[in-house]
Amino acid sequence: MDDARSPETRGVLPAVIPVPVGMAAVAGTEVTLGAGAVIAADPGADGVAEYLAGLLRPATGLPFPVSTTPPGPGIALRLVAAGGAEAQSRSLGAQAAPMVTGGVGPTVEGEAYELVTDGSVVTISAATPAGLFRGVQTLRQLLPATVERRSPGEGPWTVPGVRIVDRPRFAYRGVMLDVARHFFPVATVERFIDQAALYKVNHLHLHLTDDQGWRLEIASWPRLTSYGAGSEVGGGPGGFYTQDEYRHLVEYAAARFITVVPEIDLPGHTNAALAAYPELTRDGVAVPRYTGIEVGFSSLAADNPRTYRFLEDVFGEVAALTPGPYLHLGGDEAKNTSRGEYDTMLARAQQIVRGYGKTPIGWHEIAEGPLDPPTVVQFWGTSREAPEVVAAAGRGHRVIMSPASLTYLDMQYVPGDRLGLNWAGFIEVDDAYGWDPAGHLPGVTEEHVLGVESPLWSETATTGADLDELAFPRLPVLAEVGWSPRDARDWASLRARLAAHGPRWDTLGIAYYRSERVAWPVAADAG
Ligand code: TNX
Repeated sequence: MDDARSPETRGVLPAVIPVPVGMAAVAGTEVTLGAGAVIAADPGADGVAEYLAGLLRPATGLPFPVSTTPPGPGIALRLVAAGGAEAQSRSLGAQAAPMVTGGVGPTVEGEAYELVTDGSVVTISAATPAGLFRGVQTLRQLLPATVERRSPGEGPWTVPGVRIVDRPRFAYRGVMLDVARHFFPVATVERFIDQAALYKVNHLHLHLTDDQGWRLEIASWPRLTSYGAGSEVGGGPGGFYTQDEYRHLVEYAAARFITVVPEIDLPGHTNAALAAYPELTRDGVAVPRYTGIEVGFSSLAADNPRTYRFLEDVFGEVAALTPGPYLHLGGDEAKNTSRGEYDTMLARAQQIVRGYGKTPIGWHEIAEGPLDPPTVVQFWGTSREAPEVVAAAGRGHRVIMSPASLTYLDMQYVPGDRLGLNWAGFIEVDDAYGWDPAGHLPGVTEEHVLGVESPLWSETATTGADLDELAFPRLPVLAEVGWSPRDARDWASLRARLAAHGPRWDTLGIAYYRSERVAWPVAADAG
């Protein structure tokens, strides 16, 4: 053990990730959940209560009946009037929530919660079910790692005596999964969603289309999937989600208060669509499917009227399937598209997306083109200079921060890793932590930043275990960057908390990367 131990290491405070805004140990108030424990839920909190019961029942073997108030011994989920929670008014200040421009996206108040123990009841209070759900993830982390077992294990199921007040710093905390370079089945995506939920991530960006494959059924353009889905990097079979499967994923995420952000990448990264529909190519000549990893060669054609029919139809169907406020239109690496063509297609794509009532998001190259007022810019650069992004922020565009050299989950941790690319460098666990989303781009400050997203591109990842290794421990680290106040963050503390989460990941069957920067305990017994 090293000597620069944080309070967490010494056992004074439990290992919660992301670290809460305020957390104090309160001696003598711990709660042991035993045979008589109930989950008492206010009206409107029953969905979260059932989710919590589903988490706790398998490992504890306890019944955890869900009832309405008043609470008995156990857990109480209380919905309090917005702004009325003691925690929110007294301890958290009355800071204005950054609103999501042009949509009905989340506010930070909507996810605030308070968690207190009193010796017999753990009470989570929040203004919304989303806030309760975030609090439930904290409660889960306060219980021993063995609570993650799917079969009965040994207690005691003791929640330490604490008082926690918490709310996110940024409204948007995302993770992206590239299902185009390699296709991942529904069950793998569900598991990824569960992992994100544990760390209070609230957006899942699905990169659904690229040169190597088209992954979402579009009824009006059936060859996108009957032909365009049948390829992936390395020549595997590919695959796609039917509209029912996609709807299911949206609901699965929504049940965890995670909003799906679908991406249809254009005008580049479109080889799969061009292969399926030669009428979309510049010369009407069919192109072959593609299974390599070089990018930037494909393009939709700005002067082809079919291009806009295609965009209308595709965005129309995707919008109808997607309850969330955002549609991502890509816009990156269009190296074979002229400036004029790019600007024409970007303008039309934004118009179409907005026509369907959605807020467009695009990779930061869109900031060099014409932007409509609500459009959100996703920064993915490796340098800290991006004049167009700074200028767009100055004009009122919100920015999602995904600097590739810090947030890209597909970068290798160190040279020689079995998985990952390294074009943006190597990203060790502490590298992913050691930056701040506000001011990373000088001129893009707190109020411009909508949030943080960690993209997982899948050129080298083919299985769920590959995703685990790239995302863990960096996904929890970046979740803390997006959630926790800047001055509450501390690497020595996080390092100890990550080590404490290792056994939880073992129990959950997460094949995490055993970074040498963290002193992992010996592997626990899986459940
Ligand atoms: C860059 S990030 C890309 C992707 C690749 C990724 C690999 C971005 C907008 N474009 O097409 O998959 O690098 O790390």
